This record gives sequence, structure tokens and C-alpha cells, in this order.
Amino acid sequence: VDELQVAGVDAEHARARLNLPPLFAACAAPRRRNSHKGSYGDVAVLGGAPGMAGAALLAARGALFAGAGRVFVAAVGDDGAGIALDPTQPEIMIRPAAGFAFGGRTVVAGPGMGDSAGATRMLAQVLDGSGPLLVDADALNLVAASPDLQARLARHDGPAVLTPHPLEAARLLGVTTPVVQADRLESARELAQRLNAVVVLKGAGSVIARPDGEVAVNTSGNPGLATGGSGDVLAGLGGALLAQGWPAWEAALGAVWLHGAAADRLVNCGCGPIGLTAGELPRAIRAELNAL
Ligand code: NPW
Ligand code: AMP
Ligand code: MG
Repeated sequence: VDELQVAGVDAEHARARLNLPPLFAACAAPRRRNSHKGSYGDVAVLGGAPGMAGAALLAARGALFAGAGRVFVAAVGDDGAGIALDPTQPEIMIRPAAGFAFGGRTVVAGPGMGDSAGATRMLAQVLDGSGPLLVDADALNLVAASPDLQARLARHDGPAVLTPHPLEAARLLGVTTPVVQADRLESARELAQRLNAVVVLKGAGSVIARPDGEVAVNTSGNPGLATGGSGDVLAGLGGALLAQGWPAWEAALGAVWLHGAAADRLVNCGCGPIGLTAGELPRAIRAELNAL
């Protein structure tokens, strides 16, 4: 704490820098012997508009390697001419978002979702649903632009986690990125209260905040994560923990810590920080989860 204060970090920020694993370890119970894929939940990634299929597939891989029982991509704007299969990950089931049955599934909304009218309609539908929900990327931008979607999100009947990076948080708060960054704890808290959800304000030292004002600051991870797609993997990982029954606060703490620990593991074996790729994270996340 003293060292952080010398570095200019205020006392509250220093206190919030917690060793996260003890806070979520109870959720990481060993698998029951007679369990089956239905025991570990379905994750549906709503996203992957034309040109950004990769974001949805990275989120889907994050969910798969974090133990979700079944993983779907509900592809926005896909009239059947787009992606039908991920040849390197055939476990992922890819369907058009229109008509997709989201009920009873954990929804990860946003990776590569775009801002089309169809995307907005599908997002309104999942916000009105009652399952566990993780909102990221373009879904956050759509929420920022629409008081109607903000109201639907605040009313969402089920666990909800939001994972904005600083620019997405600035859009949601109607301010600029430097304003968000000037007080990251308060920015995250404000968003959690306004939108009635657990909020992960991403970036070095991700802040996790609850609507009741509780905050934590993550200590794992490194600048190898500053690469396209790493946030999409985090979204899928968080969705998988929600699908396996982790409450929103524990799922957010667990996802952020495991994601950072996976990047630290990759750096330790020479796969970064320079040139670390988002696609390498899911297997490293699996190794961290099994080592818990
Ligand atoms: P700058 O440059 O500093 O002004 P956008 P996106 C800022 C999909 N993807 N600290 C920074 O702003 C996503 O899922 C698809 C401070 C940065 O330039 C989305 O659907 C991929 N500032 C869509 O693309 C792989 C920070 O935010 C700007 C910050 C758009 O998402 C890539 C970027 O924000 C991507 O994931 C920090 N820690 N972090 C694929 N393979 O298909 C970010 N910023 O304009 O919202 O764009 O995040 O790339
Ligand atoms: P996104 O911008 O949505 O792709 O998300 C980027 C992910 O990488 C988030 O989980 C960030 O917290 C993480 N990240 C980015 N830069 C750093 C950094 N310098 N140190 C630690 N984590 C980072
Ligand atoms: Mg992102």
C-alpha cells in the first residue's frame, strides 16, 4: 500500500487492490463425477456482424475453454451467407441471430455486433429476457446511445455484468476518456449504480464495481493484453462462469483475474508481451482454471 501511495495512487485505490482468488475460489468447485454438458450451461454470443466474425468467435472460444457446456454464436446480420462453421473450433454452433432461442441461456452481447437496426432489436430482446447477461463492446455503445436500452438494462431480471473499456465507459457516462481515467473507481461505481449491474472498467488494473459501491482492483495481467480481441475473450470467459452458476460479482472478479493470469502465464513462456495474440488466451485460461 505504501509503495502504491508513493506512486501517486490514493489510499482507497490501494486498499481496493485485492488478491482476488480468495474472493471467488468457492465458486470454482471441482466437477461432479456424474455431471454432463447440461450441468455447465449454454453460452450464446450475440455478435459477429459481417467483417467482425472474429470477435464473436474469440468470445465463443473464451467460453468454451472456460468450461461452458455448449457454446453458440448468434450471428447478427447473417442471412445464411456468412460464417457457418469455425473450422479450427467445430465445437461452436453458429446460427443466425434472428429467431435464435436465447431463453435459458447465458447471453454475451456485443463482440463484433455492429450498430445495425437488427442488432439493436436483438439487444432489446435479450435485455428484456431473464437469464444471466454479459454486455460488452458494441452492445455497450448501443446502450450508451439509447435511453430506452438503458432502462431495459437497468430493469434486467437476472445477473448482469458490463465490461466497458475506458472509451466505452466514457460513452455510457456521456464524458471523455480522460474524465473516466481521472477517477476510475468512481467512474466504475457510477456506472454500476446507474445501470444496476456489476461493472468491469477494463485497462491496466481493471476496476470491478457493484451497485452498492463495493469496488476491487485487479492485480493480474500485463500490456500483452493490449491487442485486438483480448476483450472479446474476456467477455466469453465471463459468460462461461455465469453459465456455470457463478453469481455476477464472483464471475466478474474471476474472469478479470483469470484473464490477466492467463496473459502472465503466456509471458512467462515467451509468448508475450510483444506479439501475444488474443487467440492464445483461451488455452492459457483453461490452464489457470484447472490450477485453481
Ligand atoms: P484512443 O485510440 O486512445 O483514442 P472502439 P474497439 C480506447 C470488435 N473487434 N485506455 C482507445 O482510444 C469489438 O468487439 C473485433 C484508454 C481505442 O482506440 C467491437 O465490436 C475484432 N483508452 C468493435 O470491434 C478484434 C482505451 O478505445 C478505442 C483503452 C469495436 O471495438 C478487435 C477503441 O474503442 C475488436 O475487439 C484503455 N485501456 N482501451 C475481430 N477480430 O473481429 C481502449 N481505449 O472504438 O470502441 O473500438 O474496442 O476496437
Ligand atoms: P478490449 O479493449 O475490449 O479488447 O479489452 C482489452 C482487454 O485487455 C481488457 O481486459 C483490458 O483490461 C486488458 N488490457 C489492455 N491493456 C492492458 C494493460 N496495459 N495491462 C493489463 N491489461 C490490459
Ligand atoms: Mg472490446
